Amino acid sequence: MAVDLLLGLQWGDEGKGKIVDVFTSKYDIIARFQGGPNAGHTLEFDGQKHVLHTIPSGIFHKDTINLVGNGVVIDPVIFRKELQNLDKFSTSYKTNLLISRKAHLILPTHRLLDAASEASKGKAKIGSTLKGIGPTYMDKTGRNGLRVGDLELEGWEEKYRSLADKHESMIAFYNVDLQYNLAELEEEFFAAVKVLKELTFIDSEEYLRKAQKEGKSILAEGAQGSLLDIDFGTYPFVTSSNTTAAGACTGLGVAPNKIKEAYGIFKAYTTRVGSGPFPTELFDEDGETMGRVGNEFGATTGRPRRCGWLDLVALKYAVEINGITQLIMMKGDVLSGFEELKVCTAYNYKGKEISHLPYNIEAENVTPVYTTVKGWKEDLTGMTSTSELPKEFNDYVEFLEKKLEVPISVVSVGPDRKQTITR
Ligand code: 2SA
Ligand code: MG
Repeated sequence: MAVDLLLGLQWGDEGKGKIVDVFTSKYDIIARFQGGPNAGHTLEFDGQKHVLHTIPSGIFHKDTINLVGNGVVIDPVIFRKELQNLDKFSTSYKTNLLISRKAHLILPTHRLLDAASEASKGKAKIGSTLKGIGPTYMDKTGRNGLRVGDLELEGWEEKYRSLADKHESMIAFYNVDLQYNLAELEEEFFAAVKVLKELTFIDSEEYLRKAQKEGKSILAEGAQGSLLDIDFGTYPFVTSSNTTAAGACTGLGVAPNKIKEAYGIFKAYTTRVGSGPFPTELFDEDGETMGRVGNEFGATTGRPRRCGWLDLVALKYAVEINGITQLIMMKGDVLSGFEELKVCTAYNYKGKEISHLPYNIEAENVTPVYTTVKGWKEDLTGMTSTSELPKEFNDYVEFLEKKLEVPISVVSVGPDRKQTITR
């Protein structure tokens, strides 16, 4: 059986959590392949909101296996809190949550290094979530990391100590004012590791291969968005993993020829949290309205997200890099009430009109070229079929489909599972 992918096509927060949750009933296994507790995947059902960070978004479905793949980085402390939050609900994480032995661990000193690195950059900071993501992936590629599987072996504590000691000298090197009590952080870390060890660690690539042979269906769940990809995003203002389709192959051990559908998810407008270029960013009332109506705050850090019009140049780039086969448009309901909508269809780059994402998209080089389309007034949140949706909304969707050359098969008109329309 093939593997399907679900990826964010912008700068994250497209609504991946909600859609994975909606799609879960179609799949036997939901597998996260990259990122870590920097992610904030929000799900809403039965009038309740749930935010997941490391745990895959299929966890609220009892019969679904949820796998944390080798490409993910895990902070035992945050993981433990996520598990505690799940205790209130009838989930079966003791049996249906599996963790790859090859996933790397985020140490308390990785978090401190993240903070020290950001503080040392001043205004040029990345705007990281301060979860230790960058330093952990640095240790992974630097071949120094501590992995989940190490926790099953003798002597992992010594490995931990020497890595943490090295980190402390690196923190000192940054020479920034950082107050911390490592002993306290470590106490919390070791207690959380104990809890983590109660879960099931597996050789996940082997598990997935076997599952495919048995005809099980698998959905690979991405975190963050394509424009935050370490290779193809707006570097250096990116995260430290491959958020694009290729990341699912390395982050799960799935062969490229086993991938079938690549679902690409995007918001009807654009948001970004953290620093870095954002050509269609709005600093006016329209941007303020999107943020307010869309409740645009970081699901992990609570930071207000920057808002702007839909950027089709960037979106098309993401569609192509990922080989997207079907699109899912989120938060169309947030745009209700705008007289007109703008869509960026090209960039004015150093005096020339271009339709691709240039190497350097700093604000001073790039001015968006907009196409204006008609807005709609109707509240979409109670609508359940395409025929109910206003003509202007359907026109907007068709306009985007034409430009992106990929069908938009699902539109979401609110945060709840039920507010999802298949076209
Ligand atoms: P990091 O922490 O090293 O990965 O940060 C590097 C950049 O990646 C951005 N980033 C994100 N952008 C959007 N959403 C993310 N998850 C949370 C959410 C973020 C939050 O769902 O809202 O709560 O603030 C996420 N994770 C990382 C980050 O802003 C940096 O620009
Ligand atoms: Mg999010």
